[in-house]
Amino acid sequence: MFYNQILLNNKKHVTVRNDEDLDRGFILPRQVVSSTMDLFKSSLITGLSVDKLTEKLIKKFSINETYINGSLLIPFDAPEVWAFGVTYMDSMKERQSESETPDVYAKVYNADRPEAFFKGTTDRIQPPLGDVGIRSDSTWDVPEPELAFMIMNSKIAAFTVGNDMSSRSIEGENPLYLPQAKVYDKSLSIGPFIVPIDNVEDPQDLEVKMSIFRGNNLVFEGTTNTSNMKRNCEYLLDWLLRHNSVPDGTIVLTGTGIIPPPEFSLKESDNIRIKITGIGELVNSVVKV
Ligand code: DO4
Ligand code: MG
Repeated sequence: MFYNQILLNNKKHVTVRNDEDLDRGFILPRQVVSSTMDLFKSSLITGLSVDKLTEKLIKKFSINETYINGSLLIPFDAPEVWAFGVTYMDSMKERQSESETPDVYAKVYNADRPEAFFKGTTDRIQPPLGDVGIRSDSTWDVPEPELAFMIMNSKIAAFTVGNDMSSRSIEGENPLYLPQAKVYDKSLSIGPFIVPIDNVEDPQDLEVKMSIFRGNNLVFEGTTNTSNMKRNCEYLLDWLLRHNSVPDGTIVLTGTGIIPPPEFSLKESDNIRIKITGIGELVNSVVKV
């Protein structure tokens, strides 16, 4: 099942759907489940899968399926968000071509130790359908469509779709500027759903597609598959947790395999659609920050 959080009558509610395309689903009782974090933690405590626990709640409280039309919140209140980079060959090649110091990208792609960086905290995450930012001091900007996983009890508990907004001009000038290329206002979005790991047959075989529209025109479209990742999610998890404790609910972006061509840069009002099969479609529009 697919879980998210919506604002209804000024209050956060957890909703669940049987299908990602459905506008119908179940709104879980706030007095019992106040957030998706709450639900995943209860699943851990009870030993029941998130779906089983939800089915029990639906039955116990006789909740009927209904149209869901509140405004979308982030699907999960991740206290921290981390990201990995250069996990796909295409990401390595593109970064080499944008950079004045290309060696570092080949080195990290070929090394055992992956590239990990801190991307944000809860209040830095933009909701689905929310705005994502391009920096006013940047001249070359792209979205990065990435499979993201959520960690609970040091294990992968769920997946979502992530957008790791990036300034290629700032990173290209000097890799030491990476934090500024990656972390700024509205530089991160996730959603629309959080999908428990039990519902994802093989996270290393998911199609990722990104389309960018300018007005009614499709100005970029690209696809990849998570099978093209050099380092799989478990490998990334293992490295992230080495000598680095992260809080339950931390979300991890796993790197991009889709990079628009060098002549492409995002513009204000562009509409970005990132779809990962079986996980959901994340839609954002672009603003200058
Ligand atoms: O080295 C820069 C970051 C790379 C990245 O974010 C990615 O490959 O997704
Ligand atoms: Mg990235």
